[in-house]
Amino acid sequence: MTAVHDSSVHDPAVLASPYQRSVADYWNAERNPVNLRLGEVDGIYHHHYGVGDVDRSVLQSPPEVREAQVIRELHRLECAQTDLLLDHLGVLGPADRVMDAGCGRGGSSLVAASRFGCQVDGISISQAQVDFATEQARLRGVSDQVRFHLRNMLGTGFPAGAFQGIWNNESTMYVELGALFAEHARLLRRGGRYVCITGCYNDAYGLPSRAVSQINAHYICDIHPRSTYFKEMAAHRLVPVGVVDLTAATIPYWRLRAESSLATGIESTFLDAYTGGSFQYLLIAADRV
Ligand code: GPP
Ligand code: MG
Repeated sequence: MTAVHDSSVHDPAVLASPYQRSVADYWNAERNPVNLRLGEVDGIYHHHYGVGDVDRSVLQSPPEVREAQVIRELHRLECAQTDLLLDHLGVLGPADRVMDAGCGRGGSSLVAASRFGCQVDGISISQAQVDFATEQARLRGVSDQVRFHLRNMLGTGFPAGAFQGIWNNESTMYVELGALFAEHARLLRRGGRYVCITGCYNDAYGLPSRAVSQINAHYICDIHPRSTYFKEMAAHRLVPVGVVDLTAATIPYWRLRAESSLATGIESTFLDAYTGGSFQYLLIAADRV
């Protein structure tokens, strides 16, 4: 955990505010078994949650294999979430270039490269994540196809129109959406596709519930209301083409995670937020027009 408060990981060209530096500190120090042990299953390290029906029989496995089976099942659900996001990116091939905004340890980027054969740039404000993801690409022999960079998604430095696709997989809650979508609209070529999966608070519930506020405190993030996504997309030439409410599909993942040895303590808060109606897990796909 020596990276915390280490000024060498605070590149001022990338980290524009004390808030962004505190977020980088969190991710530079993060070593949660729920992320590392799942990633060890097949070398695809995710930083998002899972979707789909759970095989709860894993909880009844013999004690000596139970933990490994629960880990495999949680990882399968997180991989299913990535596949669902990539299903909405449209038709892509080797001539295309896509950007993973807030790439974490690189899991979604590596899956996209293998699925589409396209060029992928993953960006993060955490040097530890960039280094980790770069090593995974090297181990897979795809360093020429998938590159990870220490860059800020609000000002990437990539040329205008460079990308056919961009996604945020659970990373929009760390930035102001107006600034984010302005940069995405600049980077996407006309006809390009944007996809995000996010947790947002439900305008129909009101303002953020206690559970939503606790999630913000846990991750040092700022969960946006659902309405702001559509308002800021409309303001930045991003026209929604698909919206999927994944709330019901993610609850089984959280129930299994709550019963696993890898629980981090935030599980009951997510379950309260989702089941109480104050919080929604949403996929939004949009065309850059
Ligand atoms: C997933 O990362 C969580 C986030 C990126 C932030 C908050 C997301 C929301 C939808 C509110 P992770 O996989 O590192 O989290 P954990 O360690 O809890 O699995
Ligand atoms: Mg995780």
